[in-house]
Amino acid sequence: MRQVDAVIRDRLASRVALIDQISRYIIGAGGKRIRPRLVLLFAQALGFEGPERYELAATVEFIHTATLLHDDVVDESAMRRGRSTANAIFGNAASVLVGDFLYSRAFQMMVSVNRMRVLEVLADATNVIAEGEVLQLMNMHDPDLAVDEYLRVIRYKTAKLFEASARLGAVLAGAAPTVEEACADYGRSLGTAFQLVDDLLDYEGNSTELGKNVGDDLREGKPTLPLLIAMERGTTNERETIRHAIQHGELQKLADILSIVRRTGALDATRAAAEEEADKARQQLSALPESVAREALLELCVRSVHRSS
Ligand code: GRG
Repeated sequence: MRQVDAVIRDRLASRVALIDQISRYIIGAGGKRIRPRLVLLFAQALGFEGPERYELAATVEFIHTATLLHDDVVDESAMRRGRSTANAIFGNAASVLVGDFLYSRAFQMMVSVNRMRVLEVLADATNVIAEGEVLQLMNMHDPDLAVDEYLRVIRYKTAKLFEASARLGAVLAGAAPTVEEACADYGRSLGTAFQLVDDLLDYEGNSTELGKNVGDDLREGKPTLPLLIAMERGTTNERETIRHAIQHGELQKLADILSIVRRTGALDATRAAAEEEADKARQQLSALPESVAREALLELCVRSVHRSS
């Protein structure tokens, strides 16, 4: 990961001062670096040791960071990674444009490894991520959203980049198609578990630990799984309170809604759904030979579900 950070620092360079300032601001705030870890761990588990793994690990982190910059503008978020968002400090236009810089720099980097399959994987992934974000936009303020539609959004907007990151490790190693698919399936399930926990933490978490504001999803009228389950299990009055909050994107009833999601067991049920996905991810690891990297991938399944940020 030190090598990846060195590549990230190097590739952030731009002749334009504002790009340097904003991209270093958001990347310098840290982040868990899960997606680059997936590239490295799958490459390592399958015996690939070339420097391309660092380039692609940095590439997926750049794509991830570009989506965060854009997402915070779309969601009008004020806090990310424990700091004010780039849009709150530098404005929406600068955030979107620096997101474009990181996204296009990621394309320069992926071309540099000179493998058509890598381009195919990342072009498909970024296209699906954008579809996911648009689908989510269409679902805003809709309390009647079906759980399957909600799951489709999280597979597109979040799990797809996890899937691509895991798959890239296998592609670099020239893995057999069945092994590549197992790696991709691991990434997809881990990413789904990860987003389920993200949605849970928006109701259960603590803003300081989380590094972003609790209740942001409700403010935006996002019908996430904790709310969908609480509406299914709640009384008529409770259902009406949640429906109204989703439709109007209001935070006044946040305390009531927190107690409804707790009382109905919606938070536990969301965590159980995440555990189930993490289990699916774990099962895919039998396609890999035993190794320290495989152990680390197992550990990631546990940590992605049991986390507070
Ligand atoms: C530029 C390709 C491109 C698309 C734009 C805005 C958008 C379309 C997509 C946004 C998708 C998005 C932000 C999904 C949420 C992903 C998610 C779970 C983010 C949090 O990930 P962490 O916790 O973040 O890994 P850190 O801060 O640890 O890096």
